[in-house]
Amino acid sequence: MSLEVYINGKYYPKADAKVSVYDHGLLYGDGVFEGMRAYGGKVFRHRAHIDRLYESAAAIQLNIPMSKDALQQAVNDTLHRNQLVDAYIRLVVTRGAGSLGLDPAKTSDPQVIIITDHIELYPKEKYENGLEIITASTIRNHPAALSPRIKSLNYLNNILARLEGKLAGCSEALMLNHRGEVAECTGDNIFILRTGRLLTPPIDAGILEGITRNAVIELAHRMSIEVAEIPFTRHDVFVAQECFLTGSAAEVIPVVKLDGRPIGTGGVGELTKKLMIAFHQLVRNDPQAT
Ligand code: PXG
Repeated sequence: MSLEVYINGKYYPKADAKVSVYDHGLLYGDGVFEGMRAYGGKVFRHRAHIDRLYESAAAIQLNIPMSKDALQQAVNDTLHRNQLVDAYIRLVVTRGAGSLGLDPAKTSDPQVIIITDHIELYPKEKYENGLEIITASTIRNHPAALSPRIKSLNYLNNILARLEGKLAGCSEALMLNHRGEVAECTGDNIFILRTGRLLTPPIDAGILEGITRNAVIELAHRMSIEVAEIPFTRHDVFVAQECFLTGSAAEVIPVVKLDGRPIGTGGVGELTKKLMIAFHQLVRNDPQAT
């Protein structure tokens, strides 16, 4: 059976799930999205993702035409309908179709789309041996231009950085912010272990407040590891003992080289290994999964 996609309360086979070419999501990137994961039939931090989607929408004055509870239910219904237990979920809300022109007032009926599909993961080898990443010359969007806190359909900033990574043979790339500090990777947050503390850039470094990032901070606290959300630079990554990335798709993944320079021993760090195990346990036993 082909997977079905939810659009505004109806289900369509994957091949027939379409929006108008006049949709401002397509014409201008005017819309918001979430990427989440289901484990054992439950969506990890479901409500946190829904909350972030509504916040992204509020930030661009886009009214999602259904309640949070109804949307959460629709996600679960779509998963059940497609008989997916471990899945990737892409929630998209576009501004909707309208006449040409930037003005959102030219649109009507936002499109609420729920795609549930099989998960595409990094190869197992990357979790065992770690990723090698480069620093992209493309910086993260200036918060006063397009706030990185908004998970909008404008991902070109990150795509350009990702292309730089790919040209260098890397599947992720580090992005700095407008101040030259470490911000995040193109689809993942970053952590380093430096002088016994876990460091991760603060939200006002111009990053997305990752839900995996927040879960890992909680796990580290439970393991009595000090975590500081403070600005740091590439220098701190070069001299760090360990480095890893977090994201819904990647989960927790080690980084062993930045710009060709080995981090720490150049192998996967011991704390990183512990956090990877703890995260795998959490996603299958989290009281916040619904
Ligand atoms: N930073 C950016 C810029 C992101 O887009 C994260 C950090 C991690 O956030 P979460 O909440 O997932 O821990 C993201 C999330 C994909 C995909 O299909 C991308 C994300 C999430 C899920 C899937 O590439 N990005």
